[in-house]
Amino acid sequence: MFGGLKEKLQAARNRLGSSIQGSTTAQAPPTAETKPGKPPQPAAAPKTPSPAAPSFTDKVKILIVDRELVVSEKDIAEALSELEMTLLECDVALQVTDAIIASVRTNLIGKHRKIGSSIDDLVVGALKSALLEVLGTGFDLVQYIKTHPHPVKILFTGVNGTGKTTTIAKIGFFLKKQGFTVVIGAGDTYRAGAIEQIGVHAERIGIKIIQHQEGADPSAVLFDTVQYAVSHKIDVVLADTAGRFHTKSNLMNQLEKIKRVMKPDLVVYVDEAVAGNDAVVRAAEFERTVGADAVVLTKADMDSRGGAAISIAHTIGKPLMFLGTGQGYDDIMPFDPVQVVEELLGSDA
Ligand SMILES: Nc1nc2c(ncn2[C@@H]2O[C@H](COP(=O)(O)OP(=O)(O)OP(=O)(O)O)[C@@H](O)[C@H]2O)c(=O)[nH]1
Ligand SMILES: [Mg+2]
Repeated sequence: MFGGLKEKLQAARNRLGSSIQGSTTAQAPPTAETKPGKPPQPAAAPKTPSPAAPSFTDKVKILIVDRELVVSEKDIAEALSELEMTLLECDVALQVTDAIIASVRTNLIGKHRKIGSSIDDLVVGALKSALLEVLGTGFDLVQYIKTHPHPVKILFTGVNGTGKTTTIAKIGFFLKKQGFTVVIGAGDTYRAGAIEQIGVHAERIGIKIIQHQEGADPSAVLFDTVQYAVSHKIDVVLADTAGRFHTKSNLMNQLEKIKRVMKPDLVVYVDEAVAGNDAVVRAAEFERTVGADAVVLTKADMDSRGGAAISIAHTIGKPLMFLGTGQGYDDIMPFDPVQVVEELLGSDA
């Protein structure tokens, strides 16, 4: 997952580190005497110093410079513009790239740092906090369900073929394992075979499904699903819908009607990580027209660039809830920003 981005961020980490190291070396060439933790010992100076050895005053000067590092814009300008290119190449949205670069710059420039703590720690700290700022907080669905009246009604929406139906099955399976009761509403009455498809998933994971005939009004199916959940004291309703583009006004009106009728607690926008910036642009359109409370990005297992995962929450202002990581029912992981940043920057970060 995100292997290409990970590799490039590692390179950026090394590049920033060596730029800062280079500027430090220019200020104060490292000598045995100037290594942190080894202050010069004037009393122990050799009785007959060689002509090349620095004087005591020189040693103190070097020590002061060497003990504190002040990073300047010019030290890292080139490395930052390389990082900018790297992020854009990985399909990180422009505004998110700008935010990351600005944050890394603020975290590095003009700060007095002890060299004793490693330059790599300094760089990794700056990259980490920049990424965490744009990734947001994630969305703890289990906690949400525990703290809201039941049934919690969740409507899934998004463009065609991104993985909505598979995601509903995965989330149903995940919630069942967490001890919740779940019912699925087969709200895609539009695409041929959609009702059978979700019916097969529901049977395999042992979850009740409510379905009508193909071509039926999806609002009616999902209304019935909510009624079933209320009368059977079910914890969670997962509502499937047909794939649609925000430009198809008839399908968007249908979605509005679904929302009016089933009154979802959460609208979840599903798109695929592999779509990169397209996914981010579409998510922004859906958020503007339908509204979304959270996002699921599927097919992260096939995505090397990671741009959508980095960009989507910051761009649309809604949290990323899950990443889909394969075709099996267990192939879903709650989005944990700290874990993703650690994955991206390496386990030693
Ligand atoms: N590799 C991988 N494939 C996935 C993932 N999620 C879904 N898929 C596959 O993507 C394809 C489309 O999935 P669906 O769940 O039918 O997508 P949909 O959004 O419901 O499609 P429509 O109902 O036609 O709009 C299927 O072959 C899924 O197995 C994932 O996280 N990783
Ligand atoms: Mg579907």
